[in-house]
Amino acid sequence: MEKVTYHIPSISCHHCIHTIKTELEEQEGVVSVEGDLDSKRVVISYNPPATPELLIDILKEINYPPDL
Ligand SMILES: [Cu+2]
Repeated sequence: MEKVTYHIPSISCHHCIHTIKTELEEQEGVVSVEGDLDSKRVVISYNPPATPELLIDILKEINYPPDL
């Protein structure tokens, strides 16, 4: 299992984290999504076929682009 952490500046409340979690968990291979409101960071654990590129694409699509 792989793990990535992204800083997402547009996170502003718990609803944002909930949305991100729901959308990412629809991607096959995503195991867990943990968000922290104070640091605006999201930790994603995943297996193939999920890839960082796919995760970033999803985040951009839902208007939560990560700081890269
Ligand atoms: Cu919000």
